[in-house]
Amino acid sequence: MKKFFDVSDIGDLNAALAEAFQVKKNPLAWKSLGENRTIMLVFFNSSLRTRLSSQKAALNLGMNPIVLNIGQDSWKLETQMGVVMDSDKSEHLREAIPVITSYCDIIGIRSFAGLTDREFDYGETILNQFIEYGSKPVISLESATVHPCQAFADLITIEEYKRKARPKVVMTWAPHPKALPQAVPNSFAQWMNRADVDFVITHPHGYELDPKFAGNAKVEYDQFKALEGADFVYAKNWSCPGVTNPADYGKILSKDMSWTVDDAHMAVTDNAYFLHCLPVRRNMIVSDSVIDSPSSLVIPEAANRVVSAQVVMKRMLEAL
Ligand code: SN0
Repeated sequence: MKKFFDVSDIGDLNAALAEAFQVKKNPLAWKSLGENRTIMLVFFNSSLRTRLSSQKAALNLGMNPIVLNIGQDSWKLETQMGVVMDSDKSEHLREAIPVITSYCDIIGIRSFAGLTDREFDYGETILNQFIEYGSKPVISLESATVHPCQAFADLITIEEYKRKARPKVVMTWAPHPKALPQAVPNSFAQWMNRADVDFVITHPHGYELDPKFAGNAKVEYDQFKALEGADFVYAKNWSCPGVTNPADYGKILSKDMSWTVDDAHMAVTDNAYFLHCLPVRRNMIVSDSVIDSPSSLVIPEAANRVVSAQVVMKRMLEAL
């Protein structure tokens, strides 16, 4: 595996899940695979789970992780090509990438969407520069449009807790005070479209996801109708993807608090489990009563981030 970005990069999902459960059962079984190998984890943005679970996964495989926080530990990096570098950005990615990749065997990148230039974000301009100018396998640790390590961990969690062969999984938009990227919902949709689940997306009008990720997923604008009979409720905020109106890209179109997942929402489901990638804004995205209930899987879901990261790194190490 040379890159982990799209769901197609992982190949057959059942094989990936089987491998995930092997890794989960015996995380130290491949401790010598990563011996004398280095993974560089580069963060342009904040992180808690991704930062810690990636390091833990690397350590389980015997690798040496090095974490770099851009702009704090390093120079501020220029990411646009062809500009006169007279701003506060001291170094260009064009040099930084080959330098960083010369020091490691695998590289992981966190770089959120800027949410101002749709073309720049949806072209995955920064991640693609790491693929083009670096010579090492690249993992997206949430890039402009995808968060595949999260979606894989979500799939593992659904597989572990499902009570039906083909559960109904509903991804619902929920309100948030800030404009957030679409990477998490994009990847979740892309992965659920490939998984053996009945997948429904619900959001206010204008929040339609890019068809590249939404595919043929069912969209139901009536949130309560969408949630009827659900086995899993996956809540997430995202800003406007700019599909119906490109001028609205990255904007907040609604802060409608009636979309907050609370007991009334959960009551129409089939005793559904609640999922969220975290960090979560309590009583904006989800009520305290739901996230603190036994139906909430947010902690086991976060624990599975080590498992998904470890499967990806293991496959990359095996292909080196
Ligand atoms: C990020 C997002 O893509 O939605 C990361 C999620 C894994 N979330 C945030 O930036 C939340 C920030 C906040 O202030 O709530």
